[in-house]
Amino acid sequence: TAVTRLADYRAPDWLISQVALTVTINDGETEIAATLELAQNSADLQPLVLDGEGLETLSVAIDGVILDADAYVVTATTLTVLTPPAGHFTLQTRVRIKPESNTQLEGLYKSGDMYCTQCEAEGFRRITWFLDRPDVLAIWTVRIDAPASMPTLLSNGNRVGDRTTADGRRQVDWSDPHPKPAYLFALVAGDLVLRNDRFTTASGREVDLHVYTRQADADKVDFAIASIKQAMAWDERRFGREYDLDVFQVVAVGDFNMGAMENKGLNIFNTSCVLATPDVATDDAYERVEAIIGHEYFHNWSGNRVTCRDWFQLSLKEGFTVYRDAEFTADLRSRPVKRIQDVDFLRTHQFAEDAGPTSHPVRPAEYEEISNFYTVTIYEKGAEVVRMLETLIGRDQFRAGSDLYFERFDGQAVTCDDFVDCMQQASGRDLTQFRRWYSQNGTPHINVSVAADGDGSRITFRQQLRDGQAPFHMPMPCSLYAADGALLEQGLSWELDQVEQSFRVNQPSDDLLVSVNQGFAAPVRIHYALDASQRDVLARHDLDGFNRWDAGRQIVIEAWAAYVGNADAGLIDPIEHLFDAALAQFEQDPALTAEIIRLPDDSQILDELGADVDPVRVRQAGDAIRAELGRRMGELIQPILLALEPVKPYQPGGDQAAKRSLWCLLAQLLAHAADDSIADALTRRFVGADNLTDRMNCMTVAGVMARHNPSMFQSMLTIFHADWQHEPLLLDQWFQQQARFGDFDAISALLEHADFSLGNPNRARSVLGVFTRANPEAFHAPGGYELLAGCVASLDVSNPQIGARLVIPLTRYKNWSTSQRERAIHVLKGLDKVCQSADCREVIGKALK
Ligand code: DPP
Ligand code: ZN
Repeated sequence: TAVTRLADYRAPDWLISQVALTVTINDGETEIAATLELAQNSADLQPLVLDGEGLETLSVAIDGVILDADAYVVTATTLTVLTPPAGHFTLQTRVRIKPESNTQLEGLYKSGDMYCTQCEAEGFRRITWFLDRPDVLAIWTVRIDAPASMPTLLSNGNRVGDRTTADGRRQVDWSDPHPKPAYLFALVAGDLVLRNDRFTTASGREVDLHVYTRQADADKVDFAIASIKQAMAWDERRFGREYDLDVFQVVAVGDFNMGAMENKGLNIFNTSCVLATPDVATDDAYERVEAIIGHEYFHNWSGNRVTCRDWFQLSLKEGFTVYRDAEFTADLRSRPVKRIQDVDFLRTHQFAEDAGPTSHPVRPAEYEEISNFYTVTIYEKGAEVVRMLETLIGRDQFRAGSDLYFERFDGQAVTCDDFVDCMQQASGRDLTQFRRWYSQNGTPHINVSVAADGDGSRITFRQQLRDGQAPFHMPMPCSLYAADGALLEQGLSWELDQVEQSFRVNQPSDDLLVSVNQGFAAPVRIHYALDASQRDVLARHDLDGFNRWDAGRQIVIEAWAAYVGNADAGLIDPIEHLFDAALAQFEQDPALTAEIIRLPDDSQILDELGADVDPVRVRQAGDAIRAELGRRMGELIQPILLALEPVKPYQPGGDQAAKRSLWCLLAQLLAHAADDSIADALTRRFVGADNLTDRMNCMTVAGVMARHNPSMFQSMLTIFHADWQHEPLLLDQWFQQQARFGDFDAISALLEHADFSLGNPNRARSVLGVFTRANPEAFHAPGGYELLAGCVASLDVSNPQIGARLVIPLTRYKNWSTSQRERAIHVLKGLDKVCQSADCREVIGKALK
């Protein structure tokens, strides 16, 4: 497969200043007439090479004159005008496409009765011939011409024309005054329901807020609208950024590869990331809707007004925007809980990516298929890198750097270096070495040791680096405590920039505990050998809320990892001790209590254990620990469960959500212990629930109990299906629960279910994503890998982006036990023989290297 390299970047030979599109939609085929104003951008005149894919070319004209067939060359992916006029000219093309048979969901496609687009990263070339690269920014006008059956015709910018023709067709014109690359183009056509509202910006501009859904979802957008207003106000307050068009539009689409897309003035959302009522969204889903509405909205500045020069710079907009949405959530909800959840997510998913075959830097140097780089590294690690900048230079200077960035680069396509330059200039700090975070991959491991030094101590930090890597520059804020937890010194703003460096402190080493990397300032793995009782002191006394939680986290990880090799019940004592202390105070902060007693994802234990581990044993050890905790703590847990009875009416978020989450975690401990005493309460809670969160929580507890008593889980599934099968998002949930708790046969049966379809990304993820990531007993069972591979082979043809994503769990075999590794390699080799898409070939190829 062809590799694209950052080192080969060249400015485009041609630029496009203006685009005028006419999109004529008819059942079965859509015609696109494009008029492009081209300007020479190279010193010597070069041929014009446009990108395209799957286009039927009807005509090509220059300055109004149709070209002869020998004046241009069309291949499967290019249209070359061999001798274009020097300077400026107008190119007109007409092409035909078939959105109805577009199963890749890139470009223009059909979802139900609705036509919609997804163009990032390289989907626009599936709509018409274009310079489909982010550093070609143009001013766009769009006319959509469609049958009367599709009254809702939307594109970017402001609506400037709207009429019904004599023969009854609808024609709507859109004009976007802001220059943008093709990946931000969007179009929607259908018969949709509009919900509208308004927002007045800080400078007094009136903005219409328009949210469109299919008829059945029209009652599920109140929360999204409220979130849009919150996001608009927050970006003004926190970053001084105002909205810049007359209308901000959001459309909910049921078939969507991504979560959502920030197209200028016309954000398109996966229904799962925008619809929210108590019956279709869990507490977590509400928070996700708010965060993703924020994320896409924030892209209007960090991504749209200032965009990326090339796709290697993807984290320029994604890392910064994830940082921005995390701050938004932290300001609206609980800052400590948000930080804990984000770090936990990073450790679970990004550390695993960095340890696996698709590891890449925040700014990759090369790719085969850019769609494979919409990753937790680009997004979440990228956000951590931005956060480190803020920690290093301080919040005020970070804001000054961000203001400078938006001012200096407005309307341009720029690089990660440009962003850091602004932070450097605003702060006066030398950030040269810091930039290694963009080019060096892998999770840095930092060894921390404390040694006696005279009557004081020396604290030494050593960066373990991958071959050929130079040391990173990172913040390393620390505090010092005595062995009994008494605070000695707070707020040491240390930084690391060498392979090894040490700091002298006056406290004797045998009476010193260091709270390291406070707030998880640097996205690294710390190795600091403390025993469980020392960690327990920090878990009680650390004044840094994150590190207090993390001290408990390390106790659990170390105990669980040890238990995998030696199922000694004594190893569970420190966890019980930690949980006891947390539960004693659950009423003060139920959300934090829930975070303490939520066990880490198995992948963090696998990461801790290193090579040659059977993931099934890790899961079984975790379940044995949960069961033992449930047995030992049953008498403590029972009255707490009673105190956590549901409160009506349901409110998403806040104290209520924290209590629901805590209830679910505690009830699961009892379920693992096969404690049937909760069965009646569970049934009552499920039947009486006025919200999805409680329904799903009850099903989760019943799913755990299904091990020894499957009937309750089965009957809940039956009831849930009968009540909610008309809601696609709830059918997804129904599939997810079975994918999580079913055995291999049950999961095979799900794939045959009438409502299962690989063609809908949410449905495919609900079964395959959950089964491969959350159900190791079924995934590693005989036939498990093959089951996934069969689906991937099919997706390789129909929707390779989703195929490449779903195959990833199978590529993480490096540290599995020998027989699992051998089976995985065998299955991957088989897939490698059949897969044709660049997407799947890149991921599988890397896994087999
Ligand atoms: N839609 C994706 C996001 O917002 C890609 N830009 O992150
Ligand atoms: Zn984004």
